[in-house]
Amino acid sequence: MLLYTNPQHARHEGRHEMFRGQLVPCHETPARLQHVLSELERRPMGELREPPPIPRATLERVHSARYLDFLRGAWSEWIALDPANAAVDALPSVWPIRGFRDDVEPANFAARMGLYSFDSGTPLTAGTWAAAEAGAACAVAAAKAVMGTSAERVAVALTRPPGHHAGADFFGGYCFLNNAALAAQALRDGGAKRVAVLDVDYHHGNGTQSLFYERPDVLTVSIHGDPRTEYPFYLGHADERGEGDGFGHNLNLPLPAGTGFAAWRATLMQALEHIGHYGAEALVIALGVDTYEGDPISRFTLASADYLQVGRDLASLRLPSVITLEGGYAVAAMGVNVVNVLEGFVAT
Ligand code: OKP
Ligand code: ZN
Repeated sequence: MLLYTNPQHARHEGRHEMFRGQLVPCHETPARLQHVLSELERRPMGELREPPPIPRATLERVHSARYLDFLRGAWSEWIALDPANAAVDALPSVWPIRGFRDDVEPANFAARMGLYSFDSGTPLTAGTWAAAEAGAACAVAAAKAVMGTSAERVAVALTRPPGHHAGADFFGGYCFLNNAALAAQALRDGGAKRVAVLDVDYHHGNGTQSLFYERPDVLTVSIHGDPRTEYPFYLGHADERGEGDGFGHNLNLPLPAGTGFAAWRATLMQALEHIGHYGAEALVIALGVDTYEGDPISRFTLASADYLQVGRDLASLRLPSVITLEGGYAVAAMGVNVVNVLEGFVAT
């Protein structure tokens, strides 16, 4: 398998996220990916490559121009407000909810942070843009690698920050650029008539769902903790099936907190069957391993060995596949869990 790594990932190193009225250390840390890379040294799964730079036009296939402009310049604006800000992460604190306008871009920096985000758990740092942009490049390079005649069957974007919560013009849930959506769009642009995105992260992939909600050419399927109790709360219910031309092309499979591997895998089978019937020509897997029993912010109970079976099951569709790395916060187990999925996949 082809493995793309993000050489810039460690430049996104958030210090704090807002949690229960306090700033607490970030869960989404560079160590997460470092554990995956060290496990790959012990159990090599293929060549590690760095992606070529991603053209701005490719980012604009998924994200709005004004959002990209904001993200790219946000850190400079933040430190221009006060040089002392260099020692602090930028976090949003005000949002335009129902009844407020989003068509007029405010001049105020805090107001624009809120316009382009949906939570206060996602710090923007000095290296956020560089890391997110190079991560998006990994996802698109992986998509290109599985298209065409001499294509690989599977390519992996080993990157962070994750992407599946990011929408056309907003960040949140530790995500800035939607790597899975960029890969899906690149597969469409590369000639795949129908693409499926299967999101197996513990949290609903709200950004990916929103991006393709009215489109029939990209099927989005997500297995996740029931949003009645689990983040991101406001999207991810079973009755969200797509809209307009996209109706019938979104499938949410929420499961209660506490779900174990047997029930989770039965749901995965449902998802795979649905993707098979759709007639996808290529697959994007948004792979979070925060379904792990030891995850500090999630509540499913998959064991490390279960991820070998997850990899085998995902490979059983036999589609050209791109895997993007999403969540997983039990940092020490992260490497084993991710590489188990990859090992199960290549063995099938
Ligand atoms: C990102 B991904 C903890 C509250 C929850 C957001 C969780 C984002 C998960 N402070 N914070 O889907 O793994
Ligand atoms: Zn997650």
